[in-house]
Amino acid sequence: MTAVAAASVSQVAMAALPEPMMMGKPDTAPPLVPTTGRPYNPVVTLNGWTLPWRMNQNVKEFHLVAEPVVREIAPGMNATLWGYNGQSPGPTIEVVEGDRVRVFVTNKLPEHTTIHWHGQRLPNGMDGVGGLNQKQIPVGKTFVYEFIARRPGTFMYHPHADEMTQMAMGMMGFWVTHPKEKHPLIQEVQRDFCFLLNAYDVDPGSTTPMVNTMTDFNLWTWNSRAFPGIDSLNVRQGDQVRIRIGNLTMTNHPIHLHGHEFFVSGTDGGPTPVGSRWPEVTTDIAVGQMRQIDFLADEEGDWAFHCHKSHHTMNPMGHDVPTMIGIDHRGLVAKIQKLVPDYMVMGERGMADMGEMQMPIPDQTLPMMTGTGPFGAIEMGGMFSMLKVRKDQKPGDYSDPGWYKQPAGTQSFEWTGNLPEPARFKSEMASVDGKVPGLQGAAEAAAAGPTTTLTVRKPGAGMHKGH
Ligand SMILES: [Cu+2]
Repeated sequence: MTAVAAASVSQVAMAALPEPMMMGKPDTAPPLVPTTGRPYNPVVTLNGWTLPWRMNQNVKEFHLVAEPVVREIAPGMNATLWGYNGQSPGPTIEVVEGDRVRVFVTNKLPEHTTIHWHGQRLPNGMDGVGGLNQKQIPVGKTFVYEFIARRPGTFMYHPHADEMTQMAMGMMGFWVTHPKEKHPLIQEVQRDFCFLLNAYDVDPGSTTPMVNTMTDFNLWTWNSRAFPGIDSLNVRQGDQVRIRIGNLTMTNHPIHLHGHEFFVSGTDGGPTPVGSRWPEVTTDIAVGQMRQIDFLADEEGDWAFHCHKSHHTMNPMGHDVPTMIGIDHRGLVAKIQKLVPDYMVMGERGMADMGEMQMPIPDQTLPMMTGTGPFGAIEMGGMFSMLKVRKDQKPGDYSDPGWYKQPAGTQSFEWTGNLPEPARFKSEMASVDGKVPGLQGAAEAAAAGPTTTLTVRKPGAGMHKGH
């Protein structure tokens, strides 16, 4: 894997500055084990990579290039975004507590920019708010940020210049500061993953996000990838695992892990006091927040890991579709499709049909519910991935072990015995006869005749916005 990653990184010489490393692929790069400076257990960035640095007289020097990029959101869809060093998000920066860090930032965007180092303790002039702490970095210019990474923890970086546009276009990156020695609140882990929550509004058929969208996004992504484009998190059974997540979308995301319980061991404010930790299987991450979760991966299997907002595990085409459950429209769709070739409706049995649908969709968009598992369509999109726990995963091996083979007799199965009619509660039997037992006025209700039937009309197309 190291060889593959090295081959996909090209080096462009730039006099006196550290050579900016460029990444051409959206794959999850193997961890970048440090060869200079203090040792640490490196993180793995989901569908991302860590930026190499050079040591210059005890200063760790990095070079970020802000520029337009093409990011594959998932196979079949490329988005025109802005990012750093060839990708969106930009590369993860990993340093050690106490390191002096110098970051060169070259602006190759069509407008000025800055970088704010979210969560860091640093001199005010290094905080990166354009106009407030510094002059904007003009097009074509390179600025230098320099500070000591004072606090170990989970951080991110993003522009503080024309923020609405630049973040909606994908400009952001992760930053991890490892502790310089054993820290009472930072447990040692075998696997350490990180990613950012982001969202885009890209019309089917186009490639550039609509930057004025405030809430109604149609691509819910982790590190600018939507399922099935998000890699799984692959671990060895018995590993202590950490996952670091930051939210740079416009809404909160309750992130949910199956099969295990975790503690929130840290935020962008630092490690949490032990007495403040309680077990969870979902943690809500608000806008501008970061959460670091720790758990023991002790259950073998392929465990779903996703945002619990059900509309965030879907790709485009989920909007403005009327609910058709209970309506028999067989034959109707084929007739309409003669006039409007891409006409489609939600299935009359629910939406599950969409997961298996093979109908053609416009170029440059993704199926709404997709992904195939060992037992058929997974019917997910957007913010969905899997934690894969395996007994035989080698230490330090992050490669995908394939699908879990469940031991015989441990999977839910079809009941093929007798199905007796269910016995009803007595009260239910009574109401079937038009009586409402146990209530005042039951006699009058019974005298009034059979139960009234209500017709409920649900809001139709165009009423379902803002998710
Ligand atoms: Cu969400």
